[in-house]
Amino acid sequence: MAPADAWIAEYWERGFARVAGVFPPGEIAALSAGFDDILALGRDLTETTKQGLAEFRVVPIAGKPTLKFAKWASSIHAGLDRFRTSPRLLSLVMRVLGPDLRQITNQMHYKNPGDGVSFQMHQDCAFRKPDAAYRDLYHCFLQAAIAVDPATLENGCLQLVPGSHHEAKALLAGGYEGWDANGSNQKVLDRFPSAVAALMDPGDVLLWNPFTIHGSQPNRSPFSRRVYINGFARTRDCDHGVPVTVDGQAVPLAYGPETRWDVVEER
Ligand SMILES: O=C(O)CCC(=O)C(=O)O
Repeated sequence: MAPADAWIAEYWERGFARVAGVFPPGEIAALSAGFDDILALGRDLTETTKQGLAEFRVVPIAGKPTLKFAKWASSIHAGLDRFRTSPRLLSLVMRVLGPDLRQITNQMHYKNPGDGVSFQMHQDCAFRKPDAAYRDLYHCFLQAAIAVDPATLENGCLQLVPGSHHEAKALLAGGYEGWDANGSNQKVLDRFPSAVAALMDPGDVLLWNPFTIHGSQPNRSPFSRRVYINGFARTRDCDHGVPVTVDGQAVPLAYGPETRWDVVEER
């Protein structure tokens, strides 16, 4: 197999794969500036707030309102929109899902030092509902995270359980609660090998399957751990989200009252 295809085999075998060096440092500097812009807009919010399609997901953590992530900020920020539709990103996704894609998620995860943000071990299939809107979810959807900062064990990198996607079914209770919620799923988690830490450098892209068990611990370092997460589905198998490529070409963001979105709930 050609080395360029090795990550695709790994994606199907392990349920996730990291592709190194997808975005060069200059582009990551621009993405980092976009993260700063959105953080500044959300800084004083005390509760979840919508601005058109964009949503600042602010939740109490240790009693303090905390920006857990920002959704669809690409709808209010042209620079972030360019990354969402970047050929560097979409060409990877199209290698797995084909040339016609819908976009389901667009999320900026910050994990600033000391903010306490964490994600329990979960599978994204919990959010890809109803089943009728996602036909063949195993093959038709993937989530892709662009690393803005180095992702390390100390700053709360993603951790993923190899091979946990193979059963192609929901195995865990809960969704986007914090790491402390893992207790209720311990029996299931014990059936699987240990999670693998997805260490990343800025510009790397991590792709994972909707059935892959994954999560992340709080940031215990003095450095932020930012990732730009975009989730895509094969158009013919999915009714939710917005078109993002047609015949391999990116199309502008367009949505309206008829657009159907997933609901992402968490504490
Ligand atoms: O940002 C993280 O560490 C976790 C993200 C995640 O698990 C998800 O978006 O499904």
